Amino acid sequence: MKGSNLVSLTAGLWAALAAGAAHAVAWYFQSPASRMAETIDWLHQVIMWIILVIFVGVFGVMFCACFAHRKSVGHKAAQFHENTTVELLWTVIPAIVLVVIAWPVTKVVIAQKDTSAPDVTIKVTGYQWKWGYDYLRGEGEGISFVSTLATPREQIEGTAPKGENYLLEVDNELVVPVGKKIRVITTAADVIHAWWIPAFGAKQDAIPGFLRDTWFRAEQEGTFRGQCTELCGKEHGYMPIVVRAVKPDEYTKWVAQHQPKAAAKVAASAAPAAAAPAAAADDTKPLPVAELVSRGEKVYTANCVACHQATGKGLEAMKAPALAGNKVVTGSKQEPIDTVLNGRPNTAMQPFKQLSDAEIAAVLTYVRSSWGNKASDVQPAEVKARRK
Ligand SMILES: [Cu+2]
Repeated sequence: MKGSNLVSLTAGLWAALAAGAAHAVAWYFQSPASRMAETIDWLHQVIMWIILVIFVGVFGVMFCACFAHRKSVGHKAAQFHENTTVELLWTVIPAIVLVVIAWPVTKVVIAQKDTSAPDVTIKVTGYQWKWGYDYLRGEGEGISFVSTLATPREQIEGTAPKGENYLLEVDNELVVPVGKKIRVITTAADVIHAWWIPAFGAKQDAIPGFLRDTWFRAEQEGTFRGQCTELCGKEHGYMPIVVRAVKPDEYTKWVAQHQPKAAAKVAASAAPAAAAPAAAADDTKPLPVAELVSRGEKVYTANCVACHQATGKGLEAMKAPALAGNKVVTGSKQEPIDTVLNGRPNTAMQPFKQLSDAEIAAVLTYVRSSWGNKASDVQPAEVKARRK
């Protein structure tokens, strides 16, 4: 090959590599926001280089041998068996490589499982299809809320342009202090889900009837997004996880706003203000029907639409009955209120008592007056009266 040809080929190759590298950043892992994620990233790179060296070495020798010893140049095969030196080498070298890899990897896995001495302990419950968060211990103890997908239905159905955080945004974000060890205990209420925040290097299955745990320590402020990573049913892709890491003093303020007063019921006041602006102390004051219906539609879209559908026709696969023209729905208020508050045993209908009285009244009013249903409105005080 002529010198100039070689130069242009090399230049072309570099250009292609540089373009590839720029492209690769978008496809690489999320940038780490915890020391654990940094270590995992480092391990990944080191092991990839080891793999690359072995790959090039083994295949290089193989291709060279095939080329140099090909039949067309008249090569005669050497006949030998049981070469002790070669057999020892191809056993011992891979064994050493494996140990070299296994040593740091085992250290990381053990560190991931070390959930001792946390600053804050949060129970995470997977539901079809949302996450429940209960702050069990540490600053924020007693706070408890449900986190559901906030992406508008129109974006999912394609009638509106998709937002920046499409399917990665929620109504209530998990808020944690930066630099503190957060223990996450996972479980689930229906099927297996998995809680995963890639930037923290924290991932744990959430299994019904079991408690598992993991931990993370956010090293920087910011909003970090992850997803359920265990195929959990038809809306598996619609239950993202969003963690907001804030400065400790900001966290203290957030806790003061959201921690229930010792006397108040946990569930009633735990929903963060942004999601339920009216879920305050005067939650039971009578509301006009129009307001109940419009608010009820939002509550329905966030909580009920996955099973009962936007048309109110229900979903056979979930054994979710149609609400349109349903005699129980339009009958006396007592049974619909109890169903939403307590769920229905042995069905997919879970208790929604985490919603405020006003939210439940709103959604029931909406359901009782939509899709041809024509029943009277439900007022917050009526819901409050049925709470046990
Ligand atoms: Cu899931």
